[in-house]
Amino acid sequence: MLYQRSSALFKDAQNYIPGGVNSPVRAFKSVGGTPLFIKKAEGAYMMDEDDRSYVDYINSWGPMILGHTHPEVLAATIEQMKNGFSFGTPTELETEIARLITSVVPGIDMVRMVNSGTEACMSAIRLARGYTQRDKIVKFEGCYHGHSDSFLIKAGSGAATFGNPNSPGVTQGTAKDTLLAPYNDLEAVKALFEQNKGEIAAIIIEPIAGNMGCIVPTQAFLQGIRALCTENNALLIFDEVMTGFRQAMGGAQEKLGIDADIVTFGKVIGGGFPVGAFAARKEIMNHLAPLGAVYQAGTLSGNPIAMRAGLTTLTLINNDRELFNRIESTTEILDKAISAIFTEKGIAHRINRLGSMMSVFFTEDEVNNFDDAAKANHDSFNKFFHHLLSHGIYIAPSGYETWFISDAIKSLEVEKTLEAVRSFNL
Ligand code: HOZ
Repeated sequence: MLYQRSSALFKDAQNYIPGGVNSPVRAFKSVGGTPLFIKKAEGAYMMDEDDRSYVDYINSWGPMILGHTHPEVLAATIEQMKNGFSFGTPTELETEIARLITSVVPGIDMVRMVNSGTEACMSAIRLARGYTQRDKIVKFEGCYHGHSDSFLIKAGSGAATFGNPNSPGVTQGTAKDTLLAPYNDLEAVKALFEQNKGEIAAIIIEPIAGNMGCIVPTQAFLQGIRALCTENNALLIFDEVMTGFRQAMGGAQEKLGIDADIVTFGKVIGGGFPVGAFAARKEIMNHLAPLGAVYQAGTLSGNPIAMRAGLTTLTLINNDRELFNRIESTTEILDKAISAIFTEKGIAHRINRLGSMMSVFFTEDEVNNFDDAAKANHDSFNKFFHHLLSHGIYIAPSGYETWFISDAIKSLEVEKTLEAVRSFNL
């Protein structure tokens, strides 16, 4: 049996952990079968408890842009650990990483480190509400900004995968302040501003969506929401948890040439450790405690080991000016080759891609928003997922997620992947 030890471990885990997992999409519930229990990873590969190895296209859902266990990040982190694990005090390291982040990300003067992307987005909207003295936010159907209450309304990622886009437990009071529009639909956003004059604090958006599969924004849409925010004195929040330090050093802002007012980060910023951050210009960040009245705090925020891993990763990326082109070109090769194979086989498909993020949808139609993504054939996706898995290729176990290509994936891994795709039939 292929996944014998993973199956036994999963069975045991379910006795003590809800669903056997600490984050729902990992449970393979929508694709069926047994989640892989991983014991180690290096470079482009992860190895499961049954000693099978996989080319990894999840990369811890984005953070491992350099591949797993990068030697320099590993060495720096081990060295840092020798000085202690957590102090709950300021450290010089925090200023160093903040200096680097503010120097490469457009439009920000200051950054506050937190422990996850969820925390970053949750704090960003609190800051936006405090700054504008307004309550309402606009979010897009299928975008996922972490699991805090305001965002679990028509949410993407696991919430969409399991058919619970509106989570029980979110009060009506909270839900009424979250206004919804379809992604890429500027007219719908204009209508919301007209219907809620002077009440909208911010628009929050994944500037390149990755939680309903990868969805690429039109330039007119992003420019339009930027203009609407400016005209209405609302803030534009870019959730760059997936795109930050992946699409470019300056994230989607730099890649797409659109300025946000507040930017949130996660994933790559921590180099594989639990780190998130939110950032803005001084005038906005000055509203944050202890300077201002908007409260936000965290015992492990700015943890030295996580900061060292993050700083080392960001420095490596920043010093390698070809990195983004390399991973983008690997992604383009995969996209074009998979598409050619499917076309030859007569398999209806759409591959959405921007930079080093991409998704395969089984549909003839364009996929520009959540409804389009939902209409794609998810049974076909599930078959594709299991076919790849059994051939040693690990993609996210849901048609509502994105592939994250790492710099460790080279032509050998691409060829292995294409070989697996060639033997796939619906
Ligand atoms: N929310 C993540 C996917 N968009 C899943 C994280 C995980 O399960 O580790």
